Amino acid sequence: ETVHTDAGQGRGLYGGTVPLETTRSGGTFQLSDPTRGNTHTADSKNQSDFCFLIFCLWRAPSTALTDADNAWGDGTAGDRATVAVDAQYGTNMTWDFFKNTFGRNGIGNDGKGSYNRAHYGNKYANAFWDDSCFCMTYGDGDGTKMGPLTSLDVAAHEMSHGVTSKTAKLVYSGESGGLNEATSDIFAAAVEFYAKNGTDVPDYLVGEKIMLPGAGRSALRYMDRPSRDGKSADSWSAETGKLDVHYSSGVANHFFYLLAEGSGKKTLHGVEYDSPTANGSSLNGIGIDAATRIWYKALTAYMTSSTNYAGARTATLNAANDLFGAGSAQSAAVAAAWSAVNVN
Ligand code: ASN
Ligand code: ZN
Repeated sequence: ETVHTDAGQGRGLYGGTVPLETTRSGGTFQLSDPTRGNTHTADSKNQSDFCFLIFCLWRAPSTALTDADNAWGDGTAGDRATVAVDAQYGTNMTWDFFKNTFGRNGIGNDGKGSYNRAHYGNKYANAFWDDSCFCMTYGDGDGTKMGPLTSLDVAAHEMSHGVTSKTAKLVYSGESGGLNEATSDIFAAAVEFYAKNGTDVPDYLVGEKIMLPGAGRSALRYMDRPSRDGKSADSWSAETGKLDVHYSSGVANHFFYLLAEGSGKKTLHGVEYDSPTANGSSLNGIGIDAATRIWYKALTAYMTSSTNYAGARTATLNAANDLFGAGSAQSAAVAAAWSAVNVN
């Protein structure tokens, strides 16, 4: 049977009205995108996998959603398709960002799409990328601290774990684990900026849209001053590698913010940032686009599985020298931003 690509439209819980490429087979539409490696999104119907390590007796549903009129999600409470629209849109923007910015053809750079499982589990307050299925899983959150985890930055964060595991393969513990996590937060900010996210300025909060009042805080992580979350490191110390990777990431998140935006106070789209430096220096930013290009080049050309913070300084300096020239303002800014987070 002939299958056609159609232009659909979706209303996401977080993403608002977004364009979607869908598949038509006869009179039925599927939330599956042939223009981006056949990425599809499923409703896992709040079921969970039942697995022993990699041997699974049961997997939550993962077949693409179908629809009669190609209008996905009406935006009303209780419409489960809105969360699926966000997931599919998150895949689209992440795919487009890597392709149009770096010429990367999908997460694995092989043209292959991933798939999404939305509404996974019972009050499941997490989302994760899985290399073995090349797929994303999104919980609905617990409903008091966290809503569904399908915001664009969370989607981009998780899928970027797939990019890291296809490139530098940073081991997910110790300092390399912090760099792995930071890579995902950095590309989350970059994808939001690529998609504009309703504004034309960057956003350096991670997960701000999924937080509910019960969380008592405005975001999962803060790149301007990571310690705003109460746990993350603002700058490097000999103890950094002992932290959970979601907290040791703070050093590189802070580096990236300082590199892009500079130090001190700044308000971007109504969000107030105040980024300190560990050495008392005062920095000017080179902008998020240049900072993102430096990080991607460092990740894909210079970092390895065991890269630590000292190695990340060298890797990003090499990348900046390649992209902008040794002795460039961008290379000097990389050195200054690392020094400002005590990576010397
Ligand atoms: N949401 C988590 C993360 O991306 C999942 C995990 O534990 N890796 O960091
Ligand atoms: Zn992560």
